[in-house]
Amino acid sequence: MSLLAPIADVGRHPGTGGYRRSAWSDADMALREWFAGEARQRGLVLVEDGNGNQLAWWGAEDGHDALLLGSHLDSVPDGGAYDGPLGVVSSFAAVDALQREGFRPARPVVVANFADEEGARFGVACAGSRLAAGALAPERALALTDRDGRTMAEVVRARGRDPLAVGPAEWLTRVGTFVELHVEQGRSLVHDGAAVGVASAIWPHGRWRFDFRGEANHAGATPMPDRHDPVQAFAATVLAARRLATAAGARATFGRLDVEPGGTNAIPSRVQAWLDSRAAGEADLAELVAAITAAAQTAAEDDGTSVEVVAESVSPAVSFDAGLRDRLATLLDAPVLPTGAGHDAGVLSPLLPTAMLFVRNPTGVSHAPSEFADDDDCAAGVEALTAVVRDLAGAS
Ligand code: HGY
Ligand code: MN
Ligand code: MN
Repeated sequence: MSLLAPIADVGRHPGTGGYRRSAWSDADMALREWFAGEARQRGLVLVEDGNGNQLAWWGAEDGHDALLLGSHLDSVPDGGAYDGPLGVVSSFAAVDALQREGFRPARPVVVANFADEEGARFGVACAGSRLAAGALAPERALALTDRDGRTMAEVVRARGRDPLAVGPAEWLTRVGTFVELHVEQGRSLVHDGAAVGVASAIWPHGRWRFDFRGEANHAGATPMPDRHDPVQAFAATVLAARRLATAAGARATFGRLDVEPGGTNAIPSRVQAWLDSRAAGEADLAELVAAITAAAQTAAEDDGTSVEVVAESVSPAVSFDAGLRDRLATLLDAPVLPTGAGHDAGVLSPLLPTAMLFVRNPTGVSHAPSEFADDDDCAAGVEALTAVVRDLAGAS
């Protein structure tokens, strides 16, 4: 907690108490500075790749078979204090504990701050790790726009970074294992009575933009039967999404919405709405999104409006490396649990053995200001991560 204290006010909204730390914002830049300072204090060598991922190397920064730790520092709009930062500070705390005991890692140990994990600004989740892994084309990423219409290319250039450097990262080929610690975003560990758990899998999930178009007109002078109001089809789609996702045991959320032009006394011309959907299996997810899309189309046709659906980022199911998962679960005597939340560890899992440790979250709330974990559980997370590094980077 003392490691989180210096960043407790960075990007925190005074009204909501939530964190607004979108990628490359002033808050994110301050967090990057803080990360660099923490790396320096520990004698770690700081490297930033062309995608803005920060890496603090304990051991040669051109070394091989590195053990990667860390998480991300950016947040969703009004996010909590733990989603991301807990993994970063726990990694530094594990390094501290090991340096104190004179541990000499047999392989480089690297603490990462992955850029733009939440995708809150440009719409694509885990942009930093996807770019590094070659799972997101640089041209596509650089052309993504934020709510002000600024491209990622403009934004990174304004922050002194070179858009031409964006793309697959060589350092990743020198990583042998990634272990990401994260606050749990659910209450499985509460039910298990355990402070720390090990991840088994991530549900497939994705984001789709629904673009409803209608005809702007006067709110008073246009009779109801004559309207082509895109809000109507949007509303029908939201209700269908809840019904369909509930029936499928899946998830569907419209958490972001733009209504244009946004006048109280005008029928809107356009509604853009973003669907976040997740399901236990890839086929279930595809079927659910197809059904929601069909409901949107039917509703739009009924009103003489239209809808177009574009996938913005889709992540397949992840099963974490079974050998590593079992090794960590045995080492820590910890329960194994799946999650509906996405992570950089999921993005990197097709490339190298990855694992995740979860720290108990008493309410299960996440992506909200009330997200919380007890200090004792956070300390247990650090102890667990320290034991993992001792195990995976100890002399063989
Ligand atoms: O949205 C997610 O699943 C994650 O927390 N980035
Ligand atoms: Mn998150
Ligand atoms: Mn996270």
